Amino acid sequence: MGLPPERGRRGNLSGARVQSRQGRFAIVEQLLADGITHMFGNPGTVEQGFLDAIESYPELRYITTLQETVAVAMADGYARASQRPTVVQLHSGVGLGNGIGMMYQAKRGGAPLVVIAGEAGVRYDSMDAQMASDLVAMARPVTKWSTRIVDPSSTLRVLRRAIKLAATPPTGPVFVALPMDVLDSELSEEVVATSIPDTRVAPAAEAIAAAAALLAGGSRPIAIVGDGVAFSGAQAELTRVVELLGAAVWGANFSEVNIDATHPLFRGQLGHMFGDHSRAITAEADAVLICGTYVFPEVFPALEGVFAPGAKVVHIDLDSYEIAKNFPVDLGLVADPKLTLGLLAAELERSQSPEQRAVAEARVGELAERKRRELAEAAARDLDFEGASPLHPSTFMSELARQAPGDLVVFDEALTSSPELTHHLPPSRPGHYFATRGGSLGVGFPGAIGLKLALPDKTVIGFSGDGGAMYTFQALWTAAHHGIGAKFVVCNNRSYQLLKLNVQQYWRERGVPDHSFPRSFDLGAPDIRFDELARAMGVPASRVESAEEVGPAIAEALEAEGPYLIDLLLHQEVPGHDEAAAHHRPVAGTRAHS
Ligand SMILES: Cc1ncc(C[n+]2csc(CCOP(=O)(O)OP(=O)(O)O)c2C)c(N)n1
Ligand SMILES: [Mg+2]
Repeated sequence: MGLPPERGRRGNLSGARVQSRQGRFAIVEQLLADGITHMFGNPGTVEQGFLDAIESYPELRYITTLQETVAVAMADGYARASQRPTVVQLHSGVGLGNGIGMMYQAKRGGAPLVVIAGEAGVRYDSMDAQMASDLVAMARPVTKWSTRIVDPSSTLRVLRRAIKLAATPPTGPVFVALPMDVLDSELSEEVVATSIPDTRVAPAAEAIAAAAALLAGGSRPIAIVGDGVAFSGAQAELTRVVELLGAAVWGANFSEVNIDATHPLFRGQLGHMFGDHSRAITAEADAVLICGTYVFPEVFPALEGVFAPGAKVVHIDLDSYEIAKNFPVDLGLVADPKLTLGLLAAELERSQSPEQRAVAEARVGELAERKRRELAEAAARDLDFEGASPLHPSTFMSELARQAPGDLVVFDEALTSSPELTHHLPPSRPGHYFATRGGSLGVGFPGAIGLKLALPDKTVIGFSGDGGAMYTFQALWTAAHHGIGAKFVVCNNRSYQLLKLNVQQYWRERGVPDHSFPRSFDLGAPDIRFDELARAMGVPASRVESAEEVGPAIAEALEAEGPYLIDLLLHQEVPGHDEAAAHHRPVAGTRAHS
């Protein structure tokens, strides 16, 4: 009793009557029928029957993680690279609680995660015993849909709905609680592949014509774009549209290759912290194309004056919630970016006047010249750091660019070292660059492991700060345990450097003079030996402190068959801050004169 009719096989997809088997087996068969081959998790007693059932299905690979944050982050990386619904198994309320922060970032980023957690059983609902908690309520704020299976006869129906919702744009995490008694019950539901609706939808021709007219009429156009472009595979169409408009391109919630970073029109990210920084850019424009993102994802977004009075705003996205969420638009199009931008480009080619075309081309030329100048300045700055001790990130990144194979895929949580990383290894090829998103630290290393599982033939390097690395460092054990050959670089500046930069901005805004940073931003004492930590978990590692050590360490990492870690010791300087002269602390409550 309880064993599936055909162990290790898929369920009956023919529509014939299905022999009954326990839900814990049927669930695995459903996942396999949907082409789901990996489950990221951390086990517990209330999932034991289900995890035991998995052993009957070698096609489903269970990736053991040692902390739930790691499981979710790894699944997030896997889902981003594969663009497939990805299953995470957490243990009851305690495990779900550990996973919540990372589920938040998965929701912000739109990762199609199907998160499941076991619980003791419906029959124990009134007992309020150990580990009992309202899992559905816990998961609700960080998911698109949160539910619990309460009757065996709808086990697969509910699971399929969860998979469908996770994978349908706007994609995102869903949660299903699996009571043990329901999973132990016999059911005869048929396994059939989940129906995922097609969202390759294009606007009507009139709407495209209206969008083209609004945008082509501007003399200072910009495009604000995000990961919805990459999700739709719309990079080429976006590039054509912005070239036709001569529009500068800015990223918002932009953590993948939405446009080749070396393209002359790509100006960089709007930033994720201070809205005032973005407003200086957005308020200059008189025509704004927003595509595949939301405005604005900063922590402190500007509340008003974001677009110039009279500026025309067109927003294209598959998520109607995000269109005109905070500011009115002239035209919102709930549509697929690739189809819509393709049609928009064709319409612009047809309808732009020769003068409009000439002015747009001149703008492309000006912006190209500006970018050339800025890149030359950055290269000159890098030269100053050559051979510097302690090391500057550019010394490492430039050497990596020399040695990196063409198939390199990067997970970038390098934070304050990210500008050097993307300067030397510009994210150009779709599917070869993924950055942290959603604000939760600790996704860099597990995210890289998820990427490597989805892209086993590519070279994958995850970058993290020393702070970020410590949230999820036990992910390295999983890499060693399962033989997942991702490489890791800790950009180790022995501090929460980004927090130092942010507090500097806070001081400036409030006219507070420079003074020593809060001690809570320092990680230096004791020195964290990431190389030793890695070795302790079975991952070979080296510590790099001088310029001579950089080249050999990179070569060793790239040659290693399995995972490898580089503990890269970096300088701690914060531009505009003089630690030696900065002992003075302002008295609480006083406002300094600026
Ligand atoms: C889970 C989580 N906790 C805390 C923070 C706040 N936080 C933002 S940046 C930062 C410092 C990151 O330091 P590190 O990873 O060493 O990178 P660095 O800034 O030094 O380049 C912290 C703690 C966060 N974003 N996420
Ligand atoms: Mg740091």
